[in-house]
Amino acid sequence: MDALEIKVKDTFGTDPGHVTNEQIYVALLELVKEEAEKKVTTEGKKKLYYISAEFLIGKLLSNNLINLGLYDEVEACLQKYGKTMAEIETIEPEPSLGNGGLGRLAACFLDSIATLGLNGDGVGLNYHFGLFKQVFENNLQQETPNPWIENKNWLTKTKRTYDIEFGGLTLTSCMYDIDVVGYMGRTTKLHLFDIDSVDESLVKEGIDFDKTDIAKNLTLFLYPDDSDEDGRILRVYQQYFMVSNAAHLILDEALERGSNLHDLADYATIQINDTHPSMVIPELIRLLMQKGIRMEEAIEIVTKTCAYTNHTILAEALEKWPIHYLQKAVPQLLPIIYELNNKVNDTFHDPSVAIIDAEDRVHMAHMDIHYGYSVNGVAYLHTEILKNSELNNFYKIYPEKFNNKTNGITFRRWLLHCNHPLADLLTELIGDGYKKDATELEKLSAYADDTAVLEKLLAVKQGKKEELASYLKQTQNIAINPDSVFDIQIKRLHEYKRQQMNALYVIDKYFEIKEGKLPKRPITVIFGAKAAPAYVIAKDIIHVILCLQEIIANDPEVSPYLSVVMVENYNVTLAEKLIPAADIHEQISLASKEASGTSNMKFMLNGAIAIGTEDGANVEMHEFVGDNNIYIFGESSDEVIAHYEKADYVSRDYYEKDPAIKRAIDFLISDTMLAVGQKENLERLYHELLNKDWFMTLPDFEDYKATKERIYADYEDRMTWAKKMLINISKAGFFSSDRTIAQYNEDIWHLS
Ligand code: NTF
Repeated sequence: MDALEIKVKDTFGTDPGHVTNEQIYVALLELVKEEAEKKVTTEGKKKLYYISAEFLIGKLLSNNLINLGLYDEVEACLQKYGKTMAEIETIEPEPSLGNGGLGRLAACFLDSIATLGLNGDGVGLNYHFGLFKQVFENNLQQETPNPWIENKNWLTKTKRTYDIEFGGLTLTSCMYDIDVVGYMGRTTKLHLFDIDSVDESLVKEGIDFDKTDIAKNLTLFLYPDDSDEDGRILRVYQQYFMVSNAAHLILDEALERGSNLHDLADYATIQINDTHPSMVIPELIRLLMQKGIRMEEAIEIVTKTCAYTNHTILAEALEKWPIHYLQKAVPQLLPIIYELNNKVNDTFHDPSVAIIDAEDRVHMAHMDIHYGYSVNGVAYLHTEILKNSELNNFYKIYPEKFNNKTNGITFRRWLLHCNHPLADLLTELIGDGYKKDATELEKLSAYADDTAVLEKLLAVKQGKKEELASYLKQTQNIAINPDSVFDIQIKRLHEYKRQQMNALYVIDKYFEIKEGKLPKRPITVIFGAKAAPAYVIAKDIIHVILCLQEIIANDPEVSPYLSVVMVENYNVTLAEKLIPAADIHEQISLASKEASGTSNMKFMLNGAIAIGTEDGANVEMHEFVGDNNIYIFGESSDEVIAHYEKADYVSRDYYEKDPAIKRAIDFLISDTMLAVGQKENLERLYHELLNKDWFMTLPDFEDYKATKERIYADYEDRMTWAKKMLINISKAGFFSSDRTIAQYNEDIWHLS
């Protein structure tokens, strides 16, 4: 009997043919948990704690089975009983414990930590609804709660609890664990802290709730609306709850392993993932002092233990908490933060590197840089920008702390799990060594001119396009033509990522088709994106895309040649379907603004070709694949930074100079758009682009358009295109998160 048969027999007293899919799911859940538990080890003196507000883990079942080496056996067993893993998978809810790349990166990192057998765990929060679920109504985004915790799930409640004190309130935490199974490796833990008193019924209309009742709302949502002060203070409560629990856990475990706390840095290293966990620094100092260590020494110990990763240069995303928020939520930290600030001021006498600014705000990143031992960016260009401009004053003080760790993705989820046919083809050609050592993908380049292989590659892509088409039809009632070219942009909605530029291009194409200039092959432009609930312009951009979708679908002159689709509630599960099916992927952020990007790597690995700016990790991709295998356009990051410095960009000039731009922008408030859209939203975006356009969509538009024409034309030479696909895949090895994590370990963590 197979493992699954035994489990079903033990649990339900029968065979898999006589139970429901839900029961099979439950049996597999149990099976995976048992197998994972067998691989928990805690070797090594020093341990890594990766603290993050987000872990966008996605569904876990298939991935865990693959990593345990059980997937094929289970799939074969299910087949015997007329079932498939694909069916069983649909039962699993997707936890949305993250927002975008930052959270997905943390999840990929845990997979690699486990795979490489490193002694490291993740620490975060157990949000009951995670990020909101997106629904479209009247071409507008609405937000609704996204429950994911069911009776049977991946969480295991542990016995670990701490009393966490806030100003005037003490809450008792409980720690839940999710096993993270490495690929043929060990199991690490994702520790998610929660409180028992959270009350889900607080959420009434949409995602609104009483933001002041901390005991009931603390872990309801990831990123509760922060457009008012109560929302922002709630975020401080959440962050402190996360790091205070983490700090207690770290000290307890270090003591258990034999530390005397003076030598904490030999037992623990903490990676602060963006600034959300920054309060771990003063909290650890506070706890060490409670245990009798003098402040000076406590500061020294913590500085040797904490390392900080920066994920953005956008000023508004770098957290600065007003002192009075901290005074309310975590008054016990303030004396420590004041002291840390005084030391900085006494030493450097430079307000630009102070922790507390003239407006009484605490700069979390500044605290991390002064009181951590490592500061890293997430792609070559990003780290250079940090060193040379954004954080230059800090770089001058601590050049030795700065280092780059270009992001990576786990090839288990983003190839083995999401693209079985491609993984099989690769194995057939180069063996399966690449599953453990991604650099072996290079071997594929030997087939760059092998027509039979190129044909197979195209066939795999076509198969995945057809799968996506039927998935979207089934799940969202969206019809797309698998013989069209799939041109995909999926990522958080933000003006710097310039979904609006893609939308303006769609409008331009719409006009061309109306004028009789028809594309050689129909084009399907696919978007997937959530906008932060309080980010008005981002929601306007979604509105425009949805309006275009409706207008074009209902225009018989245009729809045979062009269609626009915005998938609803873009999440990891959808990404797993969209990425393998993509022909072209859009990485069109304003140069200098995208720290790295990680969808670019996932698409590359799945044989899609990028159109992109020289930004984030695109720069490194470009270097690897060469000019012929990526479509680069637009101003360079130096040019963009110069525009900001000189404040010389005037969007209206481009509007007046370029008739195509004028036509596209005017269309936003045309009768055609107003017939399906909301005047207020459309006019707001129109004025934004015309009078501000802070992320400089218009200067790059002409080049973008010309490059799109080139990429669509090149797509028609199918063999040359397939060769581009193959070269992209063969050069993707560098972007494995196994490589990234090995580098973190070698340069920052030093785990044995
Ligand atoms: C994101 N940062 C960046 O915008 C992406 O370019 C990058 O790939 C990911 O981090 C992962 O490093 C954020 O989400 C944040 F919060 F920092 F703005």
